[in-house]
Amino acid sequence: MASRVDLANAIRALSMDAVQQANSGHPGAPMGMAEIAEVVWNQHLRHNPTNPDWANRDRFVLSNGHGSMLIYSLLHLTGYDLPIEEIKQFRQLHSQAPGHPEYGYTKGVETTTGPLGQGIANGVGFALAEKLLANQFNQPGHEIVDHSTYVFLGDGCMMEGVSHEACALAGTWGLGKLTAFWDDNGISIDGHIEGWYTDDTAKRFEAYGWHVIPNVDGHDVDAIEAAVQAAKKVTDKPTLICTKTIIGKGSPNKCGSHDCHGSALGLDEVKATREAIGWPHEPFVVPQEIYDGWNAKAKGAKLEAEWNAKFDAYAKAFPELAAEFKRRTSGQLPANWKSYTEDFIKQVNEKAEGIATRKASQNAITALAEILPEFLGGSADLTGSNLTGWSKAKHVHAKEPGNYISYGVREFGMFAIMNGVALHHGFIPFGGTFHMFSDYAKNALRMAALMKQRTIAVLTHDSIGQGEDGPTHQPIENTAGLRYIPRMDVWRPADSVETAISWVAAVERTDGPTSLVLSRQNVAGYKHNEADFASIRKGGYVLAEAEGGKADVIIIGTGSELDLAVKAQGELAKDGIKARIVSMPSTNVYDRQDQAYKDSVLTPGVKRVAVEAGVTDFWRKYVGLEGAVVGIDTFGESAPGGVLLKHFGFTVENVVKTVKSVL
Ligand SMILES: Cc1ncc(C[n+]2csc(CCOP(=O)(O)OP(=O)(O)O)c2C)c(N)n1
Ligand SMILES: [Mg+2]
Repeated sequence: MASRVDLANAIRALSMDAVQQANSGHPGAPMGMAEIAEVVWNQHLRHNPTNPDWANRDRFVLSNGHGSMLIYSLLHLTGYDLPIEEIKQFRQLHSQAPGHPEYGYTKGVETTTGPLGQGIANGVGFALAEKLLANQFNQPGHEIVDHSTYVFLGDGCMMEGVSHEACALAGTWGLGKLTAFWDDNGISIDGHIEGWYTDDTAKRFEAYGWHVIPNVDGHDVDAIEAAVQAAKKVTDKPTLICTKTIIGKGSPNKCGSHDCHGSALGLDEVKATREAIGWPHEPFVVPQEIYDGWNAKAKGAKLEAEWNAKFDAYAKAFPELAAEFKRRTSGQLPANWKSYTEDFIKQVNEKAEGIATRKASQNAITALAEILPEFLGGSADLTGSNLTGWSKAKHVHAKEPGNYISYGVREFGMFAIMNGVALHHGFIPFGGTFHMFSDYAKNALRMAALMKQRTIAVLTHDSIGQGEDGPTHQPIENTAGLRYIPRMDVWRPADSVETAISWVAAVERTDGPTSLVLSRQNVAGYKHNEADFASIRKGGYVLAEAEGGKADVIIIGTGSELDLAVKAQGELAKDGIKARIVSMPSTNVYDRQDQAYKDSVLTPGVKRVAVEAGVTDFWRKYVGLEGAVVGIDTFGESAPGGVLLKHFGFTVENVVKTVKSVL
């Protein structure tokens, strides 16, 4: 039988050899965390390599994602579908072992990590989702949702502010099934960390309300085991296990130094390491007995079979709940979704209220929440401004799970946690903040897009129209910036109908996040032709055709500025200029339509003017160099919104003047 030393050394060997072969990568962290990984994966992690999607599996997050060879070694050794050929192709094009762990590329990777600090925040999201789902579905004697989340994180994650935001909330929420292992190796890229990281990390986490186990020797499997046992005993607090490790342990000349953080050890040092750790095998060769020591397939199949039996008993006792659990965790929408939302949109259209789109958004949330128990709403301390709350929402507290979260003033933490919630399955998370502060959270929004996750950002106060708060609070480039994120759908609806439709589209999306960019101020309320509903879903459509059908010019408007375009149409008509009005709530969605449809909206050869209270460059793509944009390329000012819009040229007169200038 393989010894535990050999089991850990298999991680070391695979990691250093794969990095050496690629001549790129990070051997230090995997070699330093090998014993911790062995204890967690061999003794504790409840998973089934044959079915990485088993609903009640424990979740594992490698927040220090640069140590990707650690997770690839673990997946390979325990029997996931990650053959040694893929490990040999580490970091090469189309390998299932990419540079950093990428969700969707490698079976068993629960979340994409590498942007430091976000993995632990995702882990908080996983643990939160578990707790809330358990509360909604478990019944006495039927604990069908019962799993843990394990996170490895390094000094880099600790230094990143987002770890503070997320870990503070984990303490507040009392996420007892979250266990994090801090790889306390005293090294980051620039060297020994004394010059830039002197926090008392144990005290910091104690202050958050975590259960902290300090000073564990990260190379002593018994000490690690004892710490995990202690963590399991504390069920009302997350646990941080502070493990002292030596980066690159096993490498005689490079261990303990930043030299082994992010580059291959070199052939001589790889050889010396083989000798030092007693690993005589060729690169990528793992003896069968070591594979046998790691293989978790039989154990995993048994765990899943036991759970299946449990679930069957649950389904017998609570057939409706069981069906609902399956629906929720597979991401399906309720059976009445289509008819319900169609009716809702019709009702909104009938009212055609001239309200702020943030208010229209709240109306949509309220209506959709009636049939979406999977909604997990929230705001970064702006519930009353973002209008993300609804009357029946129930706040999440440590001892009182619900479906609405006050995240506090933590935009980045909120969206990173939401990514974990979405990846867990069972919920559709949405979170609000002022659009301006989407920048604080931008990388988490990007990660949602990269991982194709259904998260919804409710970004209100979307332009200088927000008014008195002034330039610090007035988005200028933000909407364009979000539109540039691949796979992010940005909607900037112009009225209550477009807002309702954008919410429906966001919820129906299965391959990425949506940002809803919403006004603080009231906007016009249009009564739409019902045939338009399908066109609105296309992201851009003809709201008002030019008289007689043949347009001299096309005016494109979005959001609160669409009405300027509509009014300009009438003014221009007085001078015999026929303008077509195009509403373009989502350029991203419009861009995906077929050419014939796009041409029917923006007819080639017809001059165009775009009107949006944001940067003008973005619109050049649609208006060309011969067109014009009524936009804003400077910071705003502090004044009432209406005054500012006028001051910066968002008037019917200016739109008319601009149109005439291009004809
Ligand atoms: C947000 C972010 N900033 C910077 C980096 C680049 N980077 C990768 S690893 C690393 C140092 C991490 O130090 P630590 O977590 O202690 O890892 P160790 O060297 O101990 O493996 C940095 C700065 C990153 N991946 N993510
Ligand atoms: Mg470190």
